[in-house]
This record gives sequence, C-alpha cells and structure tokens, in this order.
Amino acid sequence: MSIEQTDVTGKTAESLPQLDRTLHAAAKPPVRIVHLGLGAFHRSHQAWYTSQASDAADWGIASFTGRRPDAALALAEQDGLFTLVERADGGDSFAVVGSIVEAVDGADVQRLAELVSAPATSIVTLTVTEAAYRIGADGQLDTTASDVAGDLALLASGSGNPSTPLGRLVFALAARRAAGAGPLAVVCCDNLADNGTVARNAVAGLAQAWDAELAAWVEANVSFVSTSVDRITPRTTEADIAAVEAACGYRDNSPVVAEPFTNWVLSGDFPAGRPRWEDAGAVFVDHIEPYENRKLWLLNGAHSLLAYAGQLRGHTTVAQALADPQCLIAVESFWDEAEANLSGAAAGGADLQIPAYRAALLARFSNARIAHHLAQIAMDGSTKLRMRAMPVLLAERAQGRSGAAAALMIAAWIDFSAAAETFHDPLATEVAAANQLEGAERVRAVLALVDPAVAADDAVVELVSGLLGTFPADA
Ligand code: CS2
Repeated sequence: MSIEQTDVTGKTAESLPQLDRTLHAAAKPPVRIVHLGLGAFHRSHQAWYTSQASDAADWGIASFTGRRPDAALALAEQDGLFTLVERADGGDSFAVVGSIVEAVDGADVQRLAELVSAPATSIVTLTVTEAAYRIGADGQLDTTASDVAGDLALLASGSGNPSTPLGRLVFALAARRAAGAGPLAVVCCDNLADNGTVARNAVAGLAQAWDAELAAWVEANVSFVSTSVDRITPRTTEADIAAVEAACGYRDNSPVVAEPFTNWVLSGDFPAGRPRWEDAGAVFVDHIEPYENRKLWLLNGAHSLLAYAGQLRGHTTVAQALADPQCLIAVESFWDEAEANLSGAAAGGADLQIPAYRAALLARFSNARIAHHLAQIAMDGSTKLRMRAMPVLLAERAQGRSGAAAALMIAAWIDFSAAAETFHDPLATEVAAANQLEGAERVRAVLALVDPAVAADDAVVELVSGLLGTFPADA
C-alpha cells in the first residue's frame, strides 16, 4: 500500500505523493471492514486511521455510498485511492490514503450482503448521518417513518432491496447469519450521544419488526461499539481539486480536505478483531459518555449555534460567524453552561481538560483556510438539537438555572427555520406547519417535534419565545 505524508512546503517534487494505482494493485489490503456512508468525513477519519495503523496491510475497507452514488464512481476510477489535504492555518500538506479498496454504489445491496457475509469481514462502520437512524424523540426506532415502513415491507416480501442505510445493513446481517460467518462489530461514527446504543436500537428495531430469529441472532452476535469522532471536513470543491493538481502534479477527482486535528474515542468489543487504530492516536475507553458529551456539546453545539445565528446575521462560514462578536458571545455563554455539566461527577473520572479544549476549538473554528459552510452544518437541526442543545438545557434547569444559552440555540434554529430559503430537515414539513401558528403556541409546536417533554414545560416555552429575534441581520 502506498501511503506518503508529505508537507509540500520546501519539499522537492520527487517527494510528493502519487496516486500510484500500480503499486496499490500489487499491495491491496483484503476487505475486512465494510463501511456505509462513503462521504468526505469517512475518508478523512476512519479511512485515514485505518491507513495509519501498523497492521494497515491486513485491513482494507469496502465503502458504500449513501446519498451520492457518484462518489463511488469517482473513487472507483482511482482504485479507491485519494489525496487527503490537511489544511492548517499555515499551509497544506498532502497524503495519499490507500485503505479503501472498493468503492460501491450503496444501491448495490447484493454486493453489500456478499461482503458483510464474508467470514473475513470483522467490522461494519457507519457514517450515515444522525437523522438516518430514524430514532424518535422517545429514543426508539420510528417504524412509522415512511422510508422505514417501506423497507420493512420490502424485507417482509423478500421482493426488493431496502433503500435506507439501516434497512440495507439489516438485510446484509441476515445474509451473514445465513452464511454462518459469525460475530462482528458495528461501529457507529455518527454524532449521536451513546451512538452504539442508537445503532443497536435501530438495527434491533428493524430486525425485530422483520424476523424475530434474526433479532435474536443480532443480539447474540453483533457488538455495537460507541465512538466519539472528530475531524472538521468541509465538502470538497473544484478549487480543492485544482489545488491538489497544482501542488502534487496529478489529477485527483476526489480529494478530501480536512483540518490537521483529529480525534477518535471508542468503547466496546470487537469479537472478530480490529486494526490497531491506536497507532494513529485512537483511544479506547470503558466509559465514553463524558468524551461524547464534551464533543457533542462543545464542538457540535457551538457549530449548530453558529450555523443558525451566523446565517441569520448574514455569514457563510464558521470562521466568519465566529469573528462576529454577537455570535462569539453566544458561543462562550453556551460553553459556560455546557462546561458546568461536564465537570465533577459528570466527568466520571475522565480528565476532560475543558479550558484547553475550548481554547483549541476557538483556534480550530477560526482556521479561515477551511471554508466550513454554515449551510452544511444547519441541516437536520431537529435531530441534531436533541444531542447538542436539549441535554444542556435540561441539565441546567435541573440545577435551578435558566439554561438561557442553550435555549438561545433553539430559538435561533426556530427563527432560521422560518427565514431560510432552504430548510433541510427530516421534519421540514412538520416544522413548516408549526411555524404557521403564532406566539407561544408556535414555539410549543416546534419544540414538541424535537422533545415533547420539553415542549410541555411552560417556562421553557416562555424562555425560548422571549429569545426569538435575538439575531436580526445587521443593517
Ligand atoms: C458538524 C459536524 O455538520 C455538522 O453538524 O457539526 O459535521 C462537525 O464538523 C464534525 O462533527 C467535526 O468532527
């Protein structure tokens, strides 16, 4: 496998990486990991960690697309090889990552079943977006969601291929069971609290509704690993493709740009083995919750706040929004509330180093060379706020404090939902209907879509209502 890490500053052309398909073909690692959700983040994160493990030669990834089949085509044309551009404040460095050995259109469910049922396959990793788990406000699989119900009907009739990522996974797990290929680990890499349990609930919920024996097999054979994942990875642009060509001298139609920072915390069992991800800095812990909360509240919470407040104030990227004092103050206040619930017993003995983490986030968000678009972060807010704002709001109120900074994130989202030209959300229709109401009733109706218990609290409805309109655009 050809992996080279090269800082272009001051290096000769000979030391630059190449997309060398010949070399790759000669030393391709065997498929032992199947991934669902072949997007930029998967490539800058799990694919990169796998390529950096000392046993990388034993661990190839077959990666299936979710929403963008063309991503498989572009990557397959390069034999799975791609350039990772690490974009620091001071310049770019380039590496060719060779851990993805097969890039497949997610609609190819037969290939998925074939690979998941191969005895060599030990791990299924997932980056399918928070909303894809179709977990309702009660934490359970929403079997009434139209796509879930559609997949269940297809599975039951045996006449068609499921179309949701989780439906496809359950179909492939049934094939593994039939093949007698034994246990494996499902590793959820989406930004959800207790994401292993969320993945378990979604998979078990679908399996149970389809075939109780499969559900029992999943229970006995599939380990659901929880993880906290982190690496800011904006969408690749044409300019990024040109930058790789200019610096490295070859055409890569599918590079990925990411910040230099990266983090992976994992907790759970790998019954069929795993790569030595710790060689690349991954950390394995017994209790993941404090790490998850630190990441989801401080990083992702601030992201969502900036996405809604920032766009209402006319900004486009994270760095631009953070440079706006009104947005920065809101972020700092939210961090104060979150921090109060990450220390002491909440840290569960983990050394979370919150002040350093906050300082590092300010630096990471201010990296103006990473054009991280607020519109990308703003998507799927009804699902994201359940993890990013609600827990902090509830924890603050449980201690007799107002939770006003967390409530401000929710108010900014409600304002944004009414003002945005495009409002991309699994509950977009329901939110639009709720927005037709007036005053407190409107706020209550929107809140109920995120968390019915919170919506039933008059004091929260009043608090959020009073914070609407906090971020009018500057004249
Ligand atoms: C972002 C995340 O789009 C979003 O919701 O908050 O994708 C964020 O960039 C990553 O979690 C960073 O690790």
